[in-house]
Amino acid sequence: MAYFSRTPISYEGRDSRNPYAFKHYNPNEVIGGRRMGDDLKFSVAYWHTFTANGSDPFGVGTMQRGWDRFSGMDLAKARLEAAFELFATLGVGYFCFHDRDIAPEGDTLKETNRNLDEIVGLMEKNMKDSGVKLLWNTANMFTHPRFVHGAATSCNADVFAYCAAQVKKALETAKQLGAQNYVFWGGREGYETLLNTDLKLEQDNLARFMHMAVDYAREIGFDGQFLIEPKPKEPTKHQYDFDAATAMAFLQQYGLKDHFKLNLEANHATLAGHTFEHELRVARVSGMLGSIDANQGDPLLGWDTDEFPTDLYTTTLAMYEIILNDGLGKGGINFDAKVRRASFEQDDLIAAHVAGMDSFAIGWKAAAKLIEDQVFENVIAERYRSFTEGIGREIVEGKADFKSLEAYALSGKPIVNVSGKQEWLRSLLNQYILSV
Ligand code: XLS
Ligand code: NI
Ligand code: NI
Repeated sequence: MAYFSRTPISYEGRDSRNPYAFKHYNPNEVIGGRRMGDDLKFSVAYWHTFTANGSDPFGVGTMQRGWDRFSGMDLAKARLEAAFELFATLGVGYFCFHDRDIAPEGDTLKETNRNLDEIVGLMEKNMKDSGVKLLWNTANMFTHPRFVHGAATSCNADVFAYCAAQVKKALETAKQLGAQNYVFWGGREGYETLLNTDLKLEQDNLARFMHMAVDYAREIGFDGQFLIEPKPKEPTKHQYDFDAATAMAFLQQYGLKDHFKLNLEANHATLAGHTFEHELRVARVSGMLGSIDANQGDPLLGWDTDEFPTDLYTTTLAMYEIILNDGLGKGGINFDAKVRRASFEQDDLIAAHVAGMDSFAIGWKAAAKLIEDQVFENVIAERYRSFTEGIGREIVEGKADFKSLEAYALSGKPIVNVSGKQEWLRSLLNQYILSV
């Protein structure tokens, strides 16, 4: 190993205090007929782990990685080598990247594509040798100054065309590498002020762009799942894919719903004023839950801090939705998470992923047990029992109307409500988490 010196991380069980060992992630464990490893398809995010350097708006990078002694294409190759070493060390089966994470931009789009081709070729070989798969790729249409007014929603048609060329190439990459999914995250697809914005044209153009992507994927035989990753703001003030409900309405309105699912990110949910489990539930009940970006925000901060997920309530309730969804299909659990600026040692990358994987393993165990015992299902069934008989049944079967319901209400039957028992339910949840 050239970049990481640790031996592959192994499972040492719940009493281990070794930061470089799993205490809960044990892929072969089975609960309620489900195998942990099948539900926990972990993925490493290339951008946070191999290209980020800890810089923030106030200060330069704090991280000196082993591969940073190179530059240009040599750096891209060194990162690739480091990436596959880390995947092997962690035992993670998937990864994700933006086109510009893996290869540098050249002076022209042609040169940029040539750089990309060379790295993608090497990547393909590494994937074959290691068995590691591409969960998804995407196009970075937010960093370069050309995207200052947006990408597919730019006021400048030349930018729209450039983006089309970029996503065309990204879909060819996806096809070549057998990506399971292709993601659209619209960091610059939104607006800053209505005073200079044609909101209708921008949204129509975004839909046109996505239809072109769907058509081209079909043309080249790319059969991965298309995903939209909602986020309410940052970098743009008003982003068009605000949250799960907004993204689904957009897909519905423009006839794209059959071609897309959602990639939901925990920190984006909280920025939208939702819990992560809310976003997952909204998508799940509409058959639109595709994949997740696993991270967490800081409740005291109003931006996308992309921390590694360690909050067990969230991992448990997220896994609860994922298990009820019968897994994520082609999707997975991508650690769109970065180590803190002060966690600048290379081994922190390993410890952080181990912490995230273990937190999701704990969540999986607690959720699988909750579902096996039908804890909340029984409570919910009882709570809505009035809709399974009598007048409630007539309502859900479409046999009631305002007149029949008025007659029922006028009959004078007293309304009796019972407690929602929320505090007791929370303590039950605690018991399940504590007993993993
Ligand atoms: C940024 C997004 C981004 C997407 C991929 O907030 O989470 O990282 O996951 O473009
Ligand atoms: Ni993300
Ligand atoms: Ni994010």
